[in-house]
Amino acid sequence: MSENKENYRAGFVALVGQPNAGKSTLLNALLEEKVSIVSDKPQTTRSRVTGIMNLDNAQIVFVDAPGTLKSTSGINKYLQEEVVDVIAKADVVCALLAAEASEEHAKELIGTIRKSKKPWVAIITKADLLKGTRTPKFFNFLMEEQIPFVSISTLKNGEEARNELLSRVLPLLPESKGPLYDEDLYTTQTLRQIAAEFVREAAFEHLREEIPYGLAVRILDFKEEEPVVRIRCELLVDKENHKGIVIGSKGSMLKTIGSHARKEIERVLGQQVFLELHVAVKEGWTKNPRILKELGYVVTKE
Ligand SMILES: Nc1nc2c(ncn2[C@@H]2O[C@H](COP(=O)(O)OP(=O)(O)OP(=O)(O)O)[C@@H](O)[C@H]2O)c(=O)[nH]1
Ligand SMILES: [Mg+2]
Repeated sequence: MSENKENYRAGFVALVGQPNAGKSTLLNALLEEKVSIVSDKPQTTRSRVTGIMNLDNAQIVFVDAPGTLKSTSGINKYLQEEVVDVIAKADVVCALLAAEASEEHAKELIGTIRKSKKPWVAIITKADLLKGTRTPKFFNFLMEEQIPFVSISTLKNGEEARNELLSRVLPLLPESKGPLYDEDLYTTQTLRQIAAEFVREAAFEHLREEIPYGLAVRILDFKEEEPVVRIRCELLVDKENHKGIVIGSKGSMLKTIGSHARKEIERVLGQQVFLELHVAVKEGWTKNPRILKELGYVVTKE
């Protein structure tokens, strides 16, 4: 790691917003790497995901957070605490407001971020959803409060989104003698965590209604062997009657989830993968503090 760089900046930049606002999609576009899983269902991200961007004169550690929620129990309480902790540890906060969000949500999110007293920027996401001259419902609020904002569409123009965001965030980063992380790293997630997340993403893609929300993934075994990496993985469901749905008729659903996830894991590892999936039932795990902790759904205090 190089020491004492001149005119160098480094820091943590939190991506915060309502569930489904496009935080994880933006993180992936910023890094041009898939680090955080994405789905069209809200509450996909459960634990913070870091993405490290190295520039000539800066290192930005983006931190993708779960969507903001209000809840006092179970996994949703954890999701909420995780967002609060991501904001607390950030040097700069990006408030992501989806173009179709309500004024009430915009006020709530910006209120929370203002309370943190951190430097922050407002980012309107999914700008492509605004047809013609329509403006978001929270537009007047931004005007009244004189809140500067940038408007992006990560899906339509990722490069522009990246440039717009960097132009606002870079000047707010603290000065630093050098990078915070080794410049070869692009995330702090382990391969095990990445593999588990890809399995969860495939499950979010192929399962419906409440099933993805009651599903967790555990890696039981991860053998980095040549030429094939062997991964044994458990899908935990929180209701007995979900087990059959996740397995599917003659194992068809599990096969679909497995082959989808395997392709993604192989792409990241650059190696062939043998992925074995099992389904287990842990009745009510989403409300059980002991199991939540076991699964890593607890805010780590450092
Ligand atoms: N139209 C449009 N859709 C987008 C854009 N960015 C993201 N999406 C879609 O919005 C959905 C949610 O994206 P995510 O990146 O998972 O959202 P998130 O904020 O991380 O959601 P949570 O993790 O649930 O809080 C996905 O279906 C994305 O494809 C965009 O610029 N335009
Ligand atoms: Mg997300």
